[in-house]
Amino acid sequence: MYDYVRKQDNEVFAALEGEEQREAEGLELIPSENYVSKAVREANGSCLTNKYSEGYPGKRYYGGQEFTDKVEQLAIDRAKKIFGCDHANVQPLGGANANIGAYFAWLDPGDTVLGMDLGHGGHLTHGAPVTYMAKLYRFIRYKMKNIETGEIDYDEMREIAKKEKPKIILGGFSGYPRELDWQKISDIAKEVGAVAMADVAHIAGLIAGGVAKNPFDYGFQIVTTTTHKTLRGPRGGMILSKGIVSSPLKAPEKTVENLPTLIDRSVFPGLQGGPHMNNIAAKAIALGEAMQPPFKGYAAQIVKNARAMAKVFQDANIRLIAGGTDNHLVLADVWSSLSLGGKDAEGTLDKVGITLNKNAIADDTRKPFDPSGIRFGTPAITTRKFTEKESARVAELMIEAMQNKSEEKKLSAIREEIRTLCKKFPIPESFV
Ligand code: DSN
Repeated sequence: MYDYVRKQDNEVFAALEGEEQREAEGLELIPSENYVSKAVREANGSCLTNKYSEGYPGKRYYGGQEFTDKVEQLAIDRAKKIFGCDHANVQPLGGANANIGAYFAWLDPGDTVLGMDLGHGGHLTHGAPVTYMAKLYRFIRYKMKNIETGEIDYDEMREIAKKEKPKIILGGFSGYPRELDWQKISDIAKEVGAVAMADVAHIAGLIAGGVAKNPFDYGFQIVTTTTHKTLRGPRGGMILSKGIVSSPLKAPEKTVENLPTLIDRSVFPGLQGGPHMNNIAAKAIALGEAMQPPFKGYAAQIVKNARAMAKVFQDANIRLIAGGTDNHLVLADVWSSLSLGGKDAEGTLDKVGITLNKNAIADDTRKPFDPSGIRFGTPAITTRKFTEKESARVAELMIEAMQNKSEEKKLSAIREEIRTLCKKFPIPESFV
């Protein structure tokens, strides 16, 4: 592998080889990561990286688009079919760009967005004060009303929406283990004349596999996502929408019906330049994989595995935010349960070959760089074909490691067991 890199650049080759080994011999529990197929990797490293393609299929600003048009149209058609929408913009370079592209399409500076509180599971691009978005727009927040069950305060959401009149109500998260009530959010948006937008970056694969509800079935107009988490594609984003699709060459009237075209113009030329066509080809392949029957089983197993891990933590009396999980991720309060900071827990687990991330918990009293929690999830280990049995064992090993963080002998025995597990469940090359 990497024959040309090896011949040409030893330093980069060593890093690539190191990462290959790290991925093969350790367990990836960061819930936003996954392992893509070799077909996705091939397309991502293909000749399409050479090509400029500003514009959209059939409407480009440069020549030579015979094949780029084909590839982008395939990705668009597959995304529309999977998510049941009228339009898909597959050009956003990541989830952040997808959200920003959607905001730019619908909002004017100073407009209000009502989204999930960052400390309760929302994402940076849902209005963290450190982002430029927060300088442009006014972000206000809803929260969980019960941190132990994860129940969202929809009454409060409605009250806030009625009072503050947001232009967008945003459902979505990067650290929330339960399902959102899309119907309630959509009803509130309708009542106050807001656009209902969902950020399903984390759960797109669960929606594609039929184990999580699709916001489009509940009246949402915009759904943004990444392609590299549960959807198991290359690193990137998409903006999906409902409405009338017309030529992006002419500015349409700013109406909800015209959202697809407003979004196309917002992504290009509004926000990005030339799309990364190699990446779009890889998206098309991953979307093709997600349409195959085995993907349903994969998505269902992700949730079963997450529940199995959550149960082991709960049986060991470790506090879980929202009291468990309905999706692919678990948030554990290791500070109150094990007197271990999130940073320390992340470092200890790193030593035994388990990669996850420290994470703030709702209303955390500790600092973001050393919060009270850890966040972990099952998309990548499920790709390795782990079932509930192996997932539960990993959870046991995690707890054992965290409880014995200074016992070098114990940690190396756990490291060895993880290495053996990884050998038994190698990263697959293909999913079709
Ligand atoms: N970094 C991604 C995550 O881990 O959830 C989202 O930005």
